[in-house]
Amino acid sequence: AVEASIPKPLRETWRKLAATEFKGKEEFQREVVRHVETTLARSMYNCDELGAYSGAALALRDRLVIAWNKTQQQHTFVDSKRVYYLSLEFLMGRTLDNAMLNVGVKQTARDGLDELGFRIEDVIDQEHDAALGNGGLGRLAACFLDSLATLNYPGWGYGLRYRYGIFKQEIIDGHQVEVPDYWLDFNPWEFPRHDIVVDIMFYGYVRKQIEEDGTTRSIWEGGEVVQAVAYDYPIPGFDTENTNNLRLWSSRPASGEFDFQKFNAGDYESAVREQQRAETISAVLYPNDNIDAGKELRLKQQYFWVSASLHDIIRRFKKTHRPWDQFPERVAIQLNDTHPALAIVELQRILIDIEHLSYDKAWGIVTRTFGYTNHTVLPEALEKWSVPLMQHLLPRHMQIIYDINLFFLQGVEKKFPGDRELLMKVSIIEESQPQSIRMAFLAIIGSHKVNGVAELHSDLIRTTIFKDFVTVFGTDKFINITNGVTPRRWLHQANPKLSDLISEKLGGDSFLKDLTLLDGLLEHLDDKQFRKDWMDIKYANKVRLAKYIKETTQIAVNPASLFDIQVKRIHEYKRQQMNIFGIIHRYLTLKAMKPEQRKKAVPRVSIFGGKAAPGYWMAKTIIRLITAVGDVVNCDKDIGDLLKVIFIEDYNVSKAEMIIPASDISEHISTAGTEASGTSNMKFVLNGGLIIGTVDGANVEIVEQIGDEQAFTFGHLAHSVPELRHQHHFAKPKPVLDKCLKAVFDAILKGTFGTPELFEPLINSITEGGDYYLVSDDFQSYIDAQSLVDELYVDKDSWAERSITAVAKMGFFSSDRTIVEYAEQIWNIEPVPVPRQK
Ligand code: T68
Repeated sequence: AVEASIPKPLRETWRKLAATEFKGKEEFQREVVRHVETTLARSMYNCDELGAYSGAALALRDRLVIAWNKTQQQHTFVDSKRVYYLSLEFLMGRTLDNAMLNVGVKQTARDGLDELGFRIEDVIDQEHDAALGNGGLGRLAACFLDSLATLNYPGWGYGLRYRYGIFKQEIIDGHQVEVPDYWLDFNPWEFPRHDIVVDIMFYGYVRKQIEEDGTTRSIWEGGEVVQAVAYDYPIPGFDTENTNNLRLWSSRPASGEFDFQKFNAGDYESAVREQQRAETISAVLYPNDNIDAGKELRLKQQYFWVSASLHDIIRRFKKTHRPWDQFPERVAIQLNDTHPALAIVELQRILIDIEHLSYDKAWGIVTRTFGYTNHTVLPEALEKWSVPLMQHLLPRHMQIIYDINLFFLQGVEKKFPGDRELLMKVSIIEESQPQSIRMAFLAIIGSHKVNGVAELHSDLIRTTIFKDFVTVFGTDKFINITNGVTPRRWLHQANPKLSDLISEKLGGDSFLKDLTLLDGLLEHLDDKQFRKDWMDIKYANKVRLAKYIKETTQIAVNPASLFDIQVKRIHEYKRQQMNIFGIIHRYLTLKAMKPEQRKKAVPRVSIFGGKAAPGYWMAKTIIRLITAVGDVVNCDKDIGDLLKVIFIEDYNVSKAEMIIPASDISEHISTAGTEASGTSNMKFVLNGGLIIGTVDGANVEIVEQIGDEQAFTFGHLAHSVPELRHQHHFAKPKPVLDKCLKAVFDAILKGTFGTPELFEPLINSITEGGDYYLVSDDFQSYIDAQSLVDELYVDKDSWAERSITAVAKMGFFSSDRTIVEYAEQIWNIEPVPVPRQK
């Protein structure tokens, strides 16, 4: 390595040449033009907006790479402890705009592009979202990367480089249709590392071998090998040189690109098949949110990714020549849900089978290394793998899981002698047919900390799904770390006008790095001009959204109406069905009014967006009902602007950036106790929208922070849900359906919104199926909350006051605060600033 290094006296010259900033717009322009001409081999006669985007992205990327290299050198030099965030999903969205803002060159780029004849907004719009995630879990991982980088923590993300991200949603005749999302066509943000390749084995058998010293050793061999290739993505922090790394793995056949021997022997098909089998592993993201489908390929993905990541982490650790017991002092690994729980088993396997550590010593290292974050209490989402499948795919890992379970249960037996029931309840192996592995239990046993993602959720896991583990491990192992969102993307980037106004009032943009400074806005609450500016910005954002709705749906909505938005994955527990039933109730009420009465009603635009998992039929039915109601209401002459119902196709991160700043009200109305946290609730309030919501997830803490005047809460509380569900089945006489809800169902069944048969299953799930999500129980209270919204919206001045007050008190919900809590309570890592270039 010494020969490859530039001699010391010459390094100053090198440093000067490796600049990380553009000196001015001319330099930026020169770089854009150079890239368009040379990297892309295009010219000024052939440079459309996509060409300009590509040139700008490549120019910026050159700067990111230099800071990224420096950061990695610094981290290696300081030999600091690093955190590795293992997540099967990173819902990154677009990069260009965010990167320009984080490194502080957006104005330079705007001026530079302007002179070349391009509007920066149009250029930014050319970028395809990186949509390697389903919803909240994947987007949280992306916010965490931004905060880790901004706070100068040495933190890497590890994930899979899916060829196809979450599907693109098209609405055809009111139904969801899924279209593949091939996003890699031109991706200037990724760096293939063809030198970083890991062999990964599946299947095979385990052989025992007696060593010379008499000990027995397990050897796993004879399996099928595929290769993992690393692709790196620079993650620039805001207003810092620090640029972290996101490493995603791609699969390919171990035999290289293609088996030419087979090919030449005429066995073309089998050569292709092998190639495809290997590539299939990282081909597609599973499109389920909060559902565990238990497919073999998914387990293969998990092991492939976990094994490649651990080999990579260990390789880096070994370069420091430290003894193994220092591993947990140099490495923290966070498991984003149970998807990477096999990492616990894989590290144990590497330490005992390959590094020849004793079982106990290895296990001590493992448990000091891992932390596990739970994101759900929904039973259908808790991961379980069948024992026979695990046995077949990963025979050695299955043995180790049995060992982990045995030693754990022995410990429990020692502490609670004779408690057979407790042993059964906490066993990693569930005695089902066939037996299955409870991945959450494995994750708990193999980690030193387990956290929920909001206070209520963390309380629930301690008292319900994991209560027996609190008995075993004590309560300190189970902590809460409330989610947060990055204010860089979700305020500064998504809502530049509001961000500028806040900067002006607070005398600078420090709030973007310390969000608690927002409370300084309270001083200006009585400033009439400020309140007007504030509401003007909200209006402008609504105009922007109305324009988009017009372009994409041909429906004109009046931006002066109240915009009521629910955008998130479609799920029965999130209760989009309750929202649409409420809209039908509103429609029926308006229809029943006399024209002069109607004039007093507050005009409303109800906006939905979100994808249904392709196999989740009830969720698709909910979409169908929303579009059917829209078809009728939107062209009802009696109603006009008083009510519009819009479904925005293909909701994703870049659309969220436009939609969220345009809300007056947003809906977070899950059945109490079902939504672990929610994070869009935070984004909406941060952008001056108020929320209507249940006492669930992070809604509780949001209302605690901003004050209940600033929110509309309703519905039964989490602790009464089990009893209500019980009553639905056993109370005599049966609980009666809510009166207003019954009228809504009658209208649907009469055919008001087209073929009623389409919607019967949805209605039946409530009237006959036990109403598991308490739609009827909460309906009246929901309608009442909505009426209060109407009532208060009329007084624009007090609404402005509520909106400003809410934003001022949102400081707690920055993902920076969240990350500091992880760093201090779980990871034990410190920031490592990268010296700035002068
Ligand atoms: C979400 N979970 C929670 N899961 O639902 C949400 N599940 O309350 C919380 O705010 C967020 O996580 C962040 O903590 C998910 O998004 C999934 O997407 C998912 C994906 C695969 C399998 C299971």
